[in-house]
Amino acid sequence: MNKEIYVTRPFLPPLEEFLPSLEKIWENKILTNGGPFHQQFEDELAKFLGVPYLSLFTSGTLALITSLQALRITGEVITTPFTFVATSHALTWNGVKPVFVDIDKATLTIDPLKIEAAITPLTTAILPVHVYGLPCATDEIERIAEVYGLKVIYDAAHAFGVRLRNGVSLCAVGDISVLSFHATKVFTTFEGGAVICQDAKTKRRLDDLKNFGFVDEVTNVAPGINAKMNEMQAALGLLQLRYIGGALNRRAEIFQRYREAFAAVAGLRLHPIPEGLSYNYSYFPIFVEASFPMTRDELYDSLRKQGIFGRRYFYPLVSNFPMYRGLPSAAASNLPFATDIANRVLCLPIYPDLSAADQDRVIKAVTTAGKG
Ligand code: T4K
Repeated sequence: MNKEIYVTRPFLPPLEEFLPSLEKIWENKILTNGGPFHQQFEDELAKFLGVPYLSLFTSGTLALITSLQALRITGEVITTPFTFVATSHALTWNGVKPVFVDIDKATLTIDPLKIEAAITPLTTAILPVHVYGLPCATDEIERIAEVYGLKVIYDAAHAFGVRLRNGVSLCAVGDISVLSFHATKVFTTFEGGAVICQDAKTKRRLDDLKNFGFVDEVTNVAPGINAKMNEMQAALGLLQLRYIGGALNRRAEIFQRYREAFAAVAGLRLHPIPEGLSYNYSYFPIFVEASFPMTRDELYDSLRKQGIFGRRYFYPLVSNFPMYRGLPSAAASNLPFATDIANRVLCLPIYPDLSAADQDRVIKAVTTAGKG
């Protein structure tokens, strides 16, 4: 049996470069609650991403949950079913009802043309997802939000480092953008996340909320939570910033190689990367069309038998999970494109340390399947 190849592996810097930070933490005995590494990482990350205000969190999910609290989101929120469950679960944890809107096949993100029809008097926000780091139709979404007085919170868990054609960070748009630094993400601090916002007041509220609602020793202003990034995570994040450029370049090379190898395989569709986008190559989704000799699930199983563990991100659709499938907006008839895409997608292994030999194995396994 060949060695197993996973959909991703975390990029980690050399251990010996991390050890001095650990020694410092052991010396300081400051482990959390906004210590020196936390403050430095927050500043450097905001500069790196080119964003105005940033607050670090223990995970992308807690960052999402707390963002919704910070903006006092209630009632209904319009979102996409083609995402990881955390997007909708964050709404549910806030007692807010998700309203699912279909995706646009051209962007794989929420279809802006279908948002207005889903707005009701209870709608308070839109929660779109830059799925695979591909930008949502941000201009159109902001326009709708402006007209209807809605907040926009982007789930930017996949969008680390992506810049739009004009050089603006994709995370700098909307009222809030939420990043994830989970082990499976382009940029990792083991677990972790960040919220990007547009003004100091919102950052302060986020900072208070992630620390139980405490403003000072005796003043508690809201029923907050504990979502503070600790010093070990922050120290790792600082070191990761030194390596992220090289890691993204490696991803770009593998992405390009796959694209060339699969371009001519009949029945496989690849998603185009928008022109001028400075992309992060976070995922490599392929879409298995009816003309391919196998179904998507047959291809998924066949690769697994060869030790290649691709993942069907995102199948099943979030709207098909038990806690959501009873909602009127969860009906498959309301979500035809998302349903189709979720049934066709397979994400292939891509990560900086994926060796040329392992890339060859993936390419051979997929192209051989394509020959029937
Ligand atoms: N919004 C969106 C759009 C998201 O995609 C996510 C997370 C969130 C919000 C929430 O952010 P966080 O709260 O997680 O920060 C994974 C992750 O657990 C999840 O973080 C991620 N999205 C989602 C897309 O994928 P699984 O169930 O696929 O993970 P798992 O454990 O099967 O890992 C996949 C492969 O990665 C493994 O086969 C091997 C490799 N791996 C994984 C881990 C955890 C490693 O090599 N090392 C590791 O430590 O959900």
